[in-house]
Formats: sequence, C-alpha cells, structure tokens
Amino acid sequence: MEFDLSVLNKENPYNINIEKFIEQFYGFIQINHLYDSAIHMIETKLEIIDSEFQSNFSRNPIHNISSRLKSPESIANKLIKKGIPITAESILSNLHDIAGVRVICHYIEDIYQIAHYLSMHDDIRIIKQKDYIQNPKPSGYRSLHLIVTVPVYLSTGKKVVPVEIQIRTIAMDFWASLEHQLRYKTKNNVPADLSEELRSLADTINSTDMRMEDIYHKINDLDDEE
Ligand code: 0O2
Repeated sequence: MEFDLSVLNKENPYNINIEKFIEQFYGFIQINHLYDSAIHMIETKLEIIDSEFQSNFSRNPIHNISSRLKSPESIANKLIKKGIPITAESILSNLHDIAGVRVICHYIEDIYQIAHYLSMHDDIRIIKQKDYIQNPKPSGYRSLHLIVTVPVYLSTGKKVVPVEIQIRTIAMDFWASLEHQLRYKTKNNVPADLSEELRSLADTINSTDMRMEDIYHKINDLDDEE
C-alpha cells in the first residue's frame, strides 16, 4: 500500500518509521472490520436458529447473545505469552479468539442443540471444541467453547475468519461473570479456601441447572399427556 506522507510534519524527533507505523495501523483497522463482520455472520445464524426453534417448538433456546472483539491489551498479552511478534499478520495467523460470541441458553441441552445446528451449516467449520461442561476447569468454570471459521466476502475476495463461540446456561454465566470480576478485582492471588468455595458454588449451580432441566421435562411430559 502507498501512503501520501507529504501531509505529515517533517520533524520526527523520536525517529519513528512513520510509513511502517501507518501500514500497521491500517492493518489493524482492516483486521477490526474483518472480525466484526465475522461476528455479524455468526450472530445472524444464531438468531435464525433461535427463531426457527420458536416457530417449531414455541420456545426460544437462546436467552441472549453478546459479542466482543478481544481488547488490544488482551491481544498483546496473549502474543507476548506465546512469544509471537505483535503485528497484524501474526494476529491473523496465531489467534483464534479475536472475535468472540457468547450465547446464553436456558437449559444445558439447548447448548448442545445450538452447537449441533450451527455445525450443520455448510459454510461453518468447527476447528476446535472444548467441552468445559463435561470437563469443568479446575476453577469450576463451565461452558462449551467452539472455535469455528466463517467466510466473509470482501471486495478483495473471500476471507475465512475464526470466531470463538462460548455457549452456556444463564446459571453458568452468572457464576462465570462474578468469578471473573472477583478474580480481576484483586491484585493478589485469590486464597485457596476462597477458590475452593467458588469451585464448590459452581458445582451447586450445576446441580441446580440439572434440576431445572428435569422439572422442564416433567412439565413438558404433563402437557404431552393432555
Ligand atoms: P478475553 O479477554 O475474555 O478473551 P487457547 O490458547 O485460546 O486455546 P485459552 O485462551 O486458555 O486457550 O482458552 P480457554 O481457556 O478455552 O478460554 C478462554 C476464555 O474462556 C477466557 O477468556 C474466559 O472468557 C473464559 N474462561 C476460561 N476459564 C475461565 C475461568 O476459570 N473463569 C471465568 N470466569 N472465565 C473463564 P480470557 O482469556 O479471559 O480473555
């Protein structure tokens, strides 16, 4: 890409490579647009799955959908941790969670149904799946994580973009949001006894989730009998 550098102040006291800086800056803007578009694609697919469910079964499996682009601080931290240079190219080839979509469902079974319906779209490829519901993290964290790729059509051609989708119940989300806040609130490590209490609360929340699902099935069965 060629830049018109004539508009710039000729003084450059810090001896910055301005051309390189502008090139990288444009690179980051393009990345932002690309991942934002991928998020839109996934959100639309999820909304269609949810509304089809509503018209077929008269209920919505999805409580709400939110999305985020990974923060620059979090991107830099991850690249530094992996020992990878902080450039637009290395972000594109090394990080799969720049675009993130979080899907909050009512029941545990909804999580797997959403994942299943999404996997049936022939433009979606699931490249990684981490089931932290069957195998919770040592912290107690539960969620189904999918890394999928989705095509985004730009004027320059098709780009296949990775998106991280976290799918969990309202109850799992309640725990994860508060636990995340609590851990990041303190500069100290969370003491072992409090970590253990948080983990045990995650187990309690999981059994509540299962009991709610059980009640849901029993009430459904009653309706079916009528
Ligand atoms: P942010 O800023 O939200 O993105 P990877 O290299 O990607 O395969 P990674 O990054 O360890 O490995 O992925 P993991 O653990 O599967 O998922 C990371 C994300 O899951 C986190 O994002 C959280 O959103 C969530 N998460 C994972 N473990 C926990 C936990 O113990 N508690 C809570 N509350 N959330 C968790 P980040 O990394 O925080 O960053």
